[in-house]
Amino acid sequence: MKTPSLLPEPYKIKMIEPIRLPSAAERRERLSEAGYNTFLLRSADVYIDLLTDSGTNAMSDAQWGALMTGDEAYAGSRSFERLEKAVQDVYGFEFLVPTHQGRGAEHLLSKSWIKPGQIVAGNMYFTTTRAHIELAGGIFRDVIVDEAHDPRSEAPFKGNVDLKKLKALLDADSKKVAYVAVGAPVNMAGGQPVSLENLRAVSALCRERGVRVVLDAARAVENAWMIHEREPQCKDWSAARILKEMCALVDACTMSAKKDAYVNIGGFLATHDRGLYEAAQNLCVLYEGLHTYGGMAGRDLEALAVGVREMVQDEWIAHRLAQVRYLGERLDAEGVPVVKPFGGHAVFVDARAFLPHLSQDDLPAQALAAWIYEACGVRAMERGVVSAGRDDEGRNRRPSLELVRLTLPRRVYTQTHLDFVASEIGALHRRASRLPGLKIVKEPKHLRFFQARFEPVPVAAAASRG
Ligand code: PLI
Repeated sequence: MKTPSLLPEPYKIKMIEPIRLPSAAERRERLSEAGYNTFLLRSADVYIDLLTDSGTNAMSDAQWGALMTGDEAYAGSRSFERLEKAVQDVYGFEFLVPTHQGRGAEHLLSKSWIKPGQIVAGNMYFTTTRAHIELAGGIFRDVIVDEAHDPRSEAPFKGNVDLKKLKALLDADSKKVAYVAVGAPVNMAGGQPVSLENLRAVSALCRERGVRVVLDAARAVENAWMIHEREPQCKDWSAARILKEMCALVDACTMSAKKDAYVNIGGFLATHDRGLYEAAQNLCVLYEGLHTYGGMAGRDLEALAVGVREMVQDEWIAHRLAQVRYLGERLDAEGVPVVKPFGGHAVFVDARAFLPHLSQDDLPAQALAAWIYEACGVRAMERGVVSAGRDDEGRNRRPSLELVRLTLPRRVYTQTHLDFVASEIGALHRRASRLPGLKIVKEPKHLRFFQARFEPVPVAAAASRG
């Protein structure tokens, strides 16, 4: 296997934040206190935090500088105008409604466009997106390609919409479909991208049937760069050009700015559709704040306006994807089962393959995330049966993927950190047969993965079930 190589960081470090590896005994104790849920660990007890890339990014000096220019006016802030112009220039949407983060935009969209009983078709669910669809009375239908559910498939665009599945839904009754929600890339499938060709086909089919298309743009720039790398006709296109082309194919986007745009908080709904704009602007004043700040401070609007322009610079996004690939290749070289091809924001470990002695009832991905923390102080996130939650009848949804996500915050960790993560998880893998599963002992109603508590199930008990 060729030695992984990493593009040097296109930045140097100006400020540091100390981190500390707690002792093995401390880690065991902290994990038990957190109910074996990595969301319930204290940040101070985490050494390398790969829980999420959401709001955990390092802002640039230009973004920190922009904070000082925030216009904190309640209404008609200059900072809003700067953000609006940046979104118009970079994404090409005419209308912008700011929100406190991505789920705020999902809320406004779902309430504006879903009538109770209507379907929203999407390429695999995302937790908050589906929750807001369901709270608005909608029904989510998955229309992703089958390869997305197979961690061993190396297809380049495992995020694509399966056009046959989508067409069947539209043929049955296109009026019942509120809109088609395309996540690009698909977080829950391992950060897998959607091709431009596929997005064009979805857009053409939906326009022909009078059905609207919404892009989940949280990491759309990462998707754009994977299109650049994997779709031959786009190999000479910049990230900026591909992103604009993607946005021209849809009616609206919801955006968690805490990802691509390097900020620690923020989001928006952006659209070409005046009707949606007006409906969402009006709901914004109920749920987020006035439509020119939407739950963000003026300084946050400023940092976001700068981030939106930075994020489409090719050297930034090329380095980001190279860093993810580097960690993936290092883990692969250690023999750790990982989802391939590597996606945009994280490396996903296949927990079923890592812990083959556990059944899905032993919550293998939740358990693996816990044992990774216990082994080396690295915090990861479960993306499996716990995240999938329960259906209307109260039964566990059983996704075929049981993944642990090692997510890279942008511009935060160095190659040495990644080497540490890979070698420690490699060592854990070599003793995986002794690792127990978990069972839920406390389960909240909504988005249970954030707050649920667990207890270990001894290996012998798990083995007799599995
Ligand atoms: O966390 P929010 O509310 O800013 O954004 C919600 C959200 C929407 N879409 C997608 C694809 C996401 O990944 C997403 C949030 N993701 C989180 C928090 C994550 O850790 O992946």
